[in-house]
Amino acid sequence: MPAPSNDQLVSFYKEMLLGRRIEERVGQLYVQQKFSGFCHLYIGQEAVSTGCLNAIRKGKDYVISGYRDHVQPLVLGMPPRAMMAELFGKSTGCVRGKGGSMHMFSKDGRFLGGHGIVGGQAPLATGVGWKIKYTKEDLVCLCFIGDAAINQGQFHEAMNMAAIWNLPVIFIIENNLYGMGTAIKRTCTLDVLADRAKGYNMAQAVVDGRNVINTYTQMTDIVETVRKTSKPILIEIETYRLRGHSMSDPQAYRSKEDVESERAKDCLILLKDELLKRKLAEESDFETWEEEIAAVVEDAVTFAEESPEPELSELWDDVLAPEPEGLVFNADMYRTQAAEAAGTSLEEAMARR
Ligand SMILES: Cc1ncc(C[n+]2csc(CCOP(=O)(O)OP(=O)(O)O)c2C)c(N)n1
Ligand SMILES: [Mg+2]
Repeated sequence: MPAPSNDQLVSFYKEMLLGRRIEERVGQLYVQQKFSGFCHLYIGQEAVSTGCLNAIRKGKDYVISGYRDHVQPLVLGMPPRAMMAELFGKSTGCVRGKGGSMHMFSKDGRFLGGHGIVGGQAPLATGVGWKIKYTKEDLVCLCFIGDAAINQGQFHEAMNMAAIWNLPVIFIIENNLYGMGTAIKRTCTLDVLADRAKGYNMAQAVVDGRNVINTYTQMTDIVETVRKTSKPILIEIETYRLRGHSMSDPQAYRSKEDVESERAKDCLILLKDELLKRKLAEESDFETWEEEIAAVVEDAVTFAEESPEPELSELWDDVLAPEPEGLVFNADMYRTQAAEAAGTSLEEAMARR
């Protein structure tokens, strides 16, 4: 199993620290109503994205995820400015301000979103796996999915197809123990969620996602096996979200003590201890990194605040795919029809009141 080098460990820490600090700032900005819409923070789960996404060929292998998606594209190289501007709905955002918090996307990072429908990314990942196999590429697709999402019907179909067609998809359940305010114990009879793989005769593994060193090491082996064999696998990564489900979560379903005891196992603290133990860093290094990262975060916020709104004329851009050449198909017609349909439904709804 390939352990991370000393340099990698330091860069893992800085990467996780950026994810943590940028999201703490995002939380503040949301409370200050600097932007609106949904906002699901990843705080506590950073070792999962750093451990998994450093195990792939960044920018070549595909990654797809749910709505808790601010940090993964950053690990894949998306500039913090593009992420922050997207939250603010600005034209400089990664999808020109049309996606917002739940729909980050990075073409260069091959990050295919950012999906708000729980479990919706699973069939897409199977489709990507099919494309990789069809075009005989030497690639894999990583699909991050929540623990509650595995009870969604489409997850079953996606797993089944990936298994029967031997597709190079790595399904990763980020088990943070809750789906909104419901503990996974109340919605799933399995003690080990990865056991779902047995129903598809699929390989499975459980990973301690609080420990980035373990996560990276195990995932590196898994990724290379899937690349070689083109057989899917279901991974359960144990983690914990230290903040609420979204910004409007009173968290009545868990006690303060539970959260406090999890803080002691915080992935950032564990890695900091390891860096100190291995003498790879001193306290002064951590202070320097904090300062460097604070500057990056503030630069992203200023950039987002000062960026322009998208033009109203761009409203329909990128909604429909460009017309393939030679096809008699008029996108404008569909735009008009969609606008008319929305108008008609609105009128009908008003008439019913
Ligand atoms: C199909 C569908 N059903 C319900 C919802 C509402 N919903 C949003 S998040 C969520 C919980 C999902 O929890 P989990 O999959 O564990 O992911 P986590 O939020 O813990 O990352 C639910 C039920 C939705 N967005 N889509
Ligand atoms: Mg969950």
